[in-house]
Amino acid sequence: MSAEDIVSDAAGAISADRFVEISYDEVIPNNVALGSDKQLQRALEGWRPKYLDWWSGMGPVGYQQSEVYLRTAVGVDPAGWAKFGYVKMPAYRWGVLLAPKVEGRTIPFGRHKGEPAWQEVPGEHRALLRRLIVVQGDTEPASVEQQRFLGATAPSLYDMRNLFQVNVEEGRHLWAMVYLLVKYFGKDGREEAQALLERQSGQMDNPRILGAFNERTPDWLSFFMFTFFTDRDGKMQLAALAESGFDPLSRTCRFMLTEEAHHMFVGETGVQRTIEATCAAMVKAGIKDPHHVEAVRKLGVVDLPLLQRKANFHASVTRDLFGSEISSNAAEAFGSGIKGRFNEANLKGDDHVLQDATYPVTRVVDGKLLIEQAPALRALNARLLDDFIVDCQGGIDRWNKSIEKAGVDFKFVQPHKGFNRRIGEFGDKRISPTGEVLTEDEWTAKSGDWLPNDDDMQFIASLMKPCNEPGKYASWIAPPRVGVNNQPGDFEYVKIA
Ligand code: BYC
Repeated sequence: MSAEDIVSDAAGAISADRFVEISYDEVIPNNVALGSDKQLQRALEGWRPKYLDWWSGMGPVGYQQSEVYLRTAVGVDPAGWAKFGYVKMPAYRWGVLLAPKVEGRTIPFGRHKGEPAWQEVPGEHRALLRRLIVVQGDTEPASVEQQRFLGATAPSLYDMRNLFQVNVEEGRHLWAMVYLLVKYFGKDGREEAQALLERQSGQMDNPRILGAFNERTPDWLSFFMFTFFTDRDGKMQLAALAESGFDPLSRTCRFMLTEEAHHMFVGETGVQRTIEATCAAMVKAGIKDPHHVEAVRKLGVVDLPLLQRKANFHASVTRDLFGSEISSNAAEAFGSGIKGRFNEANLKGDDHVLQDATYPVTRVVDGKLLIEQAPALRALNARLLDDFIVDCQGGIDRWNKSIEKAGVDFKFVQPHKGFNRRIGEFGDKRISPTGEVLTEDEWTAKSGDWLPNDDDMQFIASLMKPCNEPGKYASWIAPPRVGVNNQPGDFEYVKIA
């Protein structure tokens, strides 16, 4: 099916009552009545060619003329209506999609709690709001840039397709933030929208804003760990912004969250399938000890201790994305009704204002880890980080179950919160994965056991060979249990041009 077919199918679908209307007849698909806001339409249509230039210059390398079996959103209701079909990536219908408006919605937290949600930017909070939207927007193209070389070493067409699906959706998430900037922030917003296409991941002079988005994603294990851990930061941050008193931001983030879920699925199942391949190969070869690294690597699979080191790296770098545990910025964002807590509106048992509340924060005092009660308002980043760690554990437990099922004696654990941090309470401290405070020398002596070392990276690089035959998978990863949209095992997810 061509991009045009998707468009006409989508146009048919939206005539049905149950779809929240998305117009696919326009240059920019949208459900924000773009056609009746000529100024906004002109601004977005002016930005679009620059975006397409960025996509061709900084997006996936190669495969731009390949037909990829992609999902395009054709509705924004909770069921996440989607249409699957072959599309060349540059013809993907990037657009502006907001979750439906909730009539009578009020601000769920902070000083303005209970007041009607804002439909326009509240003047007094303009700068803060713009900053948060820019930070969020900056991560989206950054991740596409980080992943741009991965197509060439995809372990299967299924995985290649998932990579490209993630990439086009991150592109759409950029559109979502650009819509907010251009519609609500006038000239400043248009300049910020331009700057989002100019900063570049890892570039010395004009890097992306947040640390993790300037790291390399050099191989597929990094990609899976990134989508497991870092996209989950996306989930937590978007969920906090979805609570915002600024209703257009809330609606934008609510729809983005439905797309984010797929990215985390790609990450969790990618690691899971890697584990499955490793355990199956070990069992077949009669290797009992998961630490018998040399023997395991000879089988062309990834040893579990290496996977743990990869997880340690991505977990710790991602935790930095939550900012300082104690933050006056976060207190201000909450107090002013701009950014809530995870699941704010459904949190029971507090007043959602937090003026007198406290929250336990782990700190290093006199070389020891202590838990101190901090003012809850200033500890919101610490709380979101804790929520994130709990959220990660569900996936890690599922990985451990499959190891146990295979009869292999190994368990993934999350490193201590303070391990390998650069931002916040632990930014200038050295903490082991099990939570001991270390000297610099102790850290230097041991960190190679806890983080991927040169040997690991060389071994991973040696495995990164493309496997482009439909239905075939690289040695180090098991096939998925179910195909995309229930397609059969030998489905050609990417028709390589
Ligand atoms: N690297 O009080 P602080 C996603 C800066 S991922 C570099 O500690 P605050 C996605 C901070 O900007 C989700 N700088 O923290 C995932 C501030 O600078 P300014 C992205 C950092 O402000 C995968 C200063 O340090 N969305 O969507 O409370 C694929 C002091 O800040 C870092 C968001 O993050 C760092 N790691 O919180 C694709 C939500 N951390 O302003 C996409 C929007 C802090 O003084 N952003 N700094 O110049 C926010 O809510 C907040 O900006 C942060 C920081 C949570 C990031």
